[in-house]
Amino acid sequence: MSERAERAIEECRLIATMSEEPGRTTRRFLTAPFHQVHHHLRTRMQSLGMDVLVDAVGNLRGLWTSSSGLSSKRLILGSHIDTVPDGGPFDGVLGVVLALELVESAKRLKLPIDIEVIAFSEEEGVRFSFPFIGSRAVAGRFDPSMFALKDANGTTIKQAIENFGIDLGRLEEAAADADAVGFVEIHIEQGPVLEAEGLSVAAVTSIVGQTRLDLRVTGHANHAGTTPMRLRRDAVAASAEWISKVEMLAVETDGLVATVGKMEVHPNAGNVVAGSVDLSLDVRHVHDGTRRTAVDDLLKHADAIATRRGLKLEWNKKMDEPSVPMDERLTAFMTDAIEAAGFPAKSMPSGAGHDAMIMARRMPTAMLFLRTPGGVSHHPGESVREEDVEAAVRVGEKFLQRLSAAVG
Ligand code: HGY
Ligand code: MN
Ligand code: MN
Repeated sequence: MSERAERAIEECRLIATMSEEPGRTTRRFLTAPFHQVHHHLRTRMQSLGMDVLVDAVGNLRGLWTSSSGLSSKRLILGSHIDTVPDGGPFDGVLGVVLALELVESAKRLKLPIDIEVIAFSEEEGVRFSFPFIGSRAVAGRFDPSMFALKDANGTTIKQAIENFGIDLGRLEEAAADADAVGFVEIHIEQGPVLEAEGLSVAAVTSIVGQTRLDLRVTGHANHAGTTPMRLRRDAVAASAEWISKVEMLAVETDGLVATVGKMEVHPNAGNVVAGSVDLSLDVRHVHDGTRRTAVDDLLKHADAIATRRGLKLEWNKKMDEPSVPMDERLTAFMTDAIEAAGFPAKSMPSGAGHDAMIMARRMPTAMLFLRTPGGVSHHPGESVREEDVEAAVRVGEKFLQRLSAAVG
């Protein structure tokens, strides 16, 4: 029985109740429950003696300054606190909660390293169909033209930030200290690999590339009883034809995953031929070339289907991130730390996207994965084992000791 693992799990389950919807965990970028989560984490950070602020895009940031008296360098730890709709309690939040456990360890071990913990405000891309708002700002890659993007209610990112009570004029100050020694993210694997191999943790070698698009197919709404089949310009039928292509291409291409996870039908009535459909597309592959070719092929298919059926197709690329290797040196520290904590030195690529893929372009970055029971994530049934959470803290401590010795 590990007290700190138990505490971390309880924290995540408590934060999961801070939600836009009762009984489900839905926490999109800067919605009302963010105030609760910030209050909760701020209190914990302050009790650890950290200086806390909320930056221009709503990232909550706590800085613990080493009291070792030795010259210290800054390490950044963290993950995201937004969730997908009806998400799980551990995706993202666990990485923030464990970062705070590690601050506690660093204090106890009197390590000569400063630690900044960041609870990133936006990673999933749910509210604005635009992911990584939090880490883009910290990595100095947030383009202010993005402030104009709108959510489903027509609220812009700029308004969402202002409504939350943040001064967004200080965007440049959100960029991380360029001298930081690196960024480390602890996250659940969200897949079945560690469970199948009977392992608690793994170091991440790379994060797969990812493309996300929004598409709109526009036909013509009409009466479902009176419009002959050959005269229809049915946006749902066209979308369905294309979605089958998406699935088929992914099934036939080794290692490719392609998902249409969102579909909004207008006017969305059973007795109306659909006038338009808004769709999402998410495509991932370890090789950037394969991913880009797949996206091009799928757009050509969409074009051909729309033309043949007399519909209009529009699309907008929201994300096109290359596959990102993790930093070799930090990852070697992580693998050593895994062994030193008494576990097999497992390493593996990540099929999910993470703030680490954005941070890696700014500074040396590493990740630690924890086993995900049943490989279940982006689902309320998402869980962790207490022994794996304890393993992650032990590995994290060994990592901090190695890193401090190397840079302190
Ligand atoms: O979509 C992803 O891979 C991540 O969970 N945001
Ligand atoms: Mn997620
Ligand atoms: Mn996540």
